[in-house]
Amino acid sequence: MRKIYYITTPLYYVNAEPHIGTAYTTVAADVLARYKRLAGYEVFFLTGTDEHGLKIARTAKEAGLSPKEFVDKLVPKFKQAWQQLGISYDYFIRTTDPSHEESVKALFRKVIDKGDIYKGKYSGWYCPPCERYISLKDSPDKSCPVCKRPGEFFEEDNYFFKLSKYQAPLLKHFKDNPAFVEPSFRYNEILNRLESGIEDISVSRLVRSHFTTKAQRTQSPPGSPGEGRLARSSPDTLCRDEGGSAFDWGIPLPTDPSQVIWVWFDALINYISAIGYPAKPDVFNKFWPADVHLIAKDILWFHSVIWPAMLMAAGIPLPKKVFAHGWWTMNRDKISKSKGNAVYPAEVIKQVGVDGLRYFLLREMPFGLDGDFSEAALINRYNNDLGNDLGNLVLRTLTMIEKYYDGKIPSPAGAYEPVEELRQTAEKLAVTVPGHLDKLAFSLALEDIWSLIHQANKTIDSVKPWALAKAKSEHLPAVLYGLAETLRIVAVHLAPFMPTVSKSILAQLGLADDIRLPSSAGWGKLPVGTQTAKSQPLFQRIELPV
Ligand code: ME8
Repeated sequence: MRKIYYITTPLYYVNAEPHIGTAYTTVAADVLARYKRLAGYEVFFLTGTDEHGLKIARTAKEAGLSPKEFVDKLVPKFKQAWQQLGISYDYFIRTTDPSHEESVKALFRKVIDKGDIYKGKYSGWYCPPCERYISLKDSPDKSCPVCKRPGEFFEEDNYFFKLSKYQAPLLKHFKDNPAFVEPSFRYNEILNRLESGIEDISVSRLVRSHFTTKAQRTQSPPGSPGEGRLARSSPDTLCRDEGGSAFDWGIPLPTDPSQVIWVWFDALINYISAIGYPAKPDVFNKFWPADVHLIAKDILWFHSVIWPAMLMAAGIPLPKKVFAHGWWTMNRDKISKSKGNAVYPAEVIKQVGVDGLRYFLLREMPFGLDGDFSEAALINRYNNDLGNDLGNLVLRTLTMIEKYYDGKIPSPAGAYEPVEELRQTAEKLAVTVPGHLDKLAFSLALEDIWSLIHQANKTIDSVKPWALAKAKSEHLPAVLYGLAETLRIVAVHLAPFMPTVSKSILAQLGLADDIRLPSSAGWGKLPVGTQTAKSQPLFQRIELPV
């Protein structure tokens, strides 16, 4: 039976084009998907877009379009960005897909049947741009804990989900599965919050036929319950307030069409609707539970508490892991479209290419922590790690094989200490790189690969193959074989991270791109006599702007 690997990214809001932050999670998921495919797994890599809710409805309104027209215009931009970044997703789900809507209704019905949905009055603060409730316990000033914008007050009859009922089962699940949430400091954060108690949440919104735009907002005194609310724009509209939930852009409740399902309750279900819940039990049972949901820290509560509780209520097993990485920041401020500090993948690709960007994202900051994005750091990594270290190793090795052996891989006759040392390091990588990738420690995997590249460059400097050639030394073929074999192994390990560069190194070595793990990572697989191609520079040096 083939091994299965199911990996997901968040479904990104389609209020704006994808930026470097959304690209980050998607590239990380792509690296894992590619790595697992090379290791013989049948992978299902899911990404897509979150299209309902107040945030999207408002943005569409401001663009003068219906929500559906608006999201239909933006979705191709996501697909285009992922294509440009070489994202090998297996399925792109949209929460407006009819099959997703059917799944959402089916799950909602299950939760109702379980007795976990009840009608109540919601009254409290909400952040529409983040689509999250604001608890006065965490934010006494009613601002959003994530984006710091002032919250908006709303009060209406809604349906509630008995989240509090799942406190004890969730605590048990956390205690029994210490790797359920990673990194471990995030696991502890969620566990502490869970231990301090959880409240039921509103999971629906009253349908209103109109809602007003920003321009119509009236100013209420700061701190008053009506702050941010809107005045009636005409006596016959129902647009009571922008601070309320007046809209109809969502999936109707199966039991009460006067309400739509809250955007998060809808969107989280994508992880099972995409694999056929409940219509295709064979496909669903094949891939579920997911191996890992990749997300950033801002949406960890939704994924590690609300989503598991929804699954428990519906009697569905929980995902194996939720991994929350950190934020890309700009001058310590989270990069996001709404803050006006977004960096777009296409701009960076123009400078350093697709693989340059993929490398930078996963090398520069350890997965799990925050990191500041800067052009200087990007260009330094490109010039130093890629141009000087990797690019030069390829160029020097292939130029010498061309010069001394007419471009044919020589036979490595006899053992030679510096080559043995390269072999030992290369063989260690066959263990450490998969080990790091299994822990999602991308930067450590790349550091290990670069330790081999550095060692190979040092070997050239110390052994001086040109001097060996001059002295007609018997060690020359062993050294050049060892360097070429090092390059092949580097290309094997880099394949998930930098697919184009990896392919190009293999092509320059005269090899096909037919990597299989773990066998391709073993030393000595490069056939003697292989005709190499003339070396082409892989990276062009970039001058740092002054
Ligand atoms: O939260 N640094 O969508 P979203 C790192 N629709 N990652 C970042 C980032 C940054 N500066 N900015 C965004 C949503 N991300 C919901 C998800 S899932 C069922 C619903 C990435 O468009 C990161 O993965 O706000 C984060 O979790 C996600 O984009 C948020 O995307």
